[in-house]
Amino acid sequence: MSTAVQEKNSQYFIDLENQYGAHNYHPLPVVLDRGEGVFVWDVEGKKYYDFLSAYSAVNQGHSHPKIVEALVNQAKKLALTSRAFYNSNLGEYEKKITTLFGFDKVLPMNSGAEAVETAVKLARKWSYEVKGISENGAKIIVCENNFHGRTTTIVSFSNDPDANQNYGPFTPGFIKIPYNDLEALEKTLKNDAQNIAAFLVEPIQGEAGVYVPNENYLKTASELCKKYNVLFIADEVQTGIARTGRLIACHHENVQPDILILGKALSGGMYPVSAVLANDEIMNVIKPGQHGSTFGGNPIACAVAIAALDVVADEKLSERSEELGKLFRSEIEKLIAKTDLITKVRGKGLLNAILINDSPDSKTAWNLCVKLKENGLLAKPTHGNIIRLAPPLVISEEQLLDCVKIIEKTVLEFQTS
Ligand code: IF1
Repeated sequence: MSTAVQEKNSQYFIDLENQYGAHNYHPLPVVLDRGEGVFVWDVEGKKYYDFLSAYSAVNQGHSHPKIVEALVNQAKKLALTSRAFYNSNLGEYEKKITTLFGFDKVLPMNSGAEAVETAVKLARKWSYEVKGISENGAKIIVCENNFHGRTTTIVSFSNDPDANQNYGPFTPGFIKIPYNDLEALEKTLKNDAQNIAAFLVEPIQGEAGVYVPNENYLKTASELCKKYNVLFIADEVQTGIARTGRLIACHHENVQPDILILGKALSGGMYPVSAVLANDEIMNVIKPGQHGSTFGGNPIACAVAIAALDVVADEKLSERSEELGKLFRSEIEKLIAKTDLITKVRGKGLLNAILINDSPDSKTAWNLCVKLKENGLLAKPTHGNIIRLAPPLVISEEQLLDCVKIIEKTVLEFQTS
């Protein structure tokens, strides 16, 4: 008896993921099979503009040939040594990244959350051993509606029930203040600076909905931290690596954080690479055996990150992001004048979002993303009625304007439906 051969179409792959994978995501109904530059293709061969860029990890474009070459060549040579030994890639990479971002030292990790955890440990240890806070008394100020990753300690200071409900007991030692509120920051510092190790902040709140703080928020916040001997920690996992029109978003205000956290596009989306950068006075509190990771600083990660950073410089991705971001927002502003469906566009560089004129509990943003998909552009709502729009930074002006046309067509068709 002949058994029907299952066609490996999108539904086949969706069913497999639903059957055998944890349901910790609710993906848009599209099955991606190939990526190149700003484009991805589904298993049926349909082509899309990628306007999510794997949450700003693919700033250099999908499968950038220079990064792929670095990955493949290193993988053939030496993949992993552990840090029990030196290796011939790590020092070169460490010199490059510390010179590029302006710090004495880097501690290499893998995921963004691991880098955030490392920064929390580093700030606490510095506060006990250098600032002189009594042990286990250190507090770290964070912002409401933050997103810094999904480990138990990090979700301990989230106020999003989806992020932390039933994951307790939570790690103590965090003080939440409103984002973009310098008065709240100064009041908290004045009240308790002697017990505060650091202020951890996203230069733009990505997950919350691409909230850009007021001009000089970062500058003034970093000055307040200096005044009270509190470390200013910038989580640039999502805003870093040219995404907002500068190498890191802090550079829009000429701010040099005490601790800089990088991830995602540090590898161009090719491999999990993250990093924590700081000067010796802070970084040297960590002694041999006091922190680490099996894969942290592995030869492949170093080779890939070197290539990914070279692409940012060679292809002037910061400048491109700055210019095309301004063009994108001005084009979307013209669309807003023609429709009631979108009420606002905001962002910096090519990290932008649009607000949909419906309640955050409505399916409108999701349904619009499904229509955008049908019209060849992939994007996904962040929270409720906010759609993040963040293409790879290698997008050309012509391609960007083509995407504006797709967004306009979809929005104008959608509101009449
Ligand atoms: C998911 C969000 C974005 C981050 C910042 C640290 C991390 C992230 C500012 C942790 C990670 C990712 C995680 C991913 C979706 C995505 C995301 F929606 F979750 F919040 F981009 F906005 N700091 N963000 O944005 O880095 O450990 O993931 O490497 O968890 O669904 P990671």
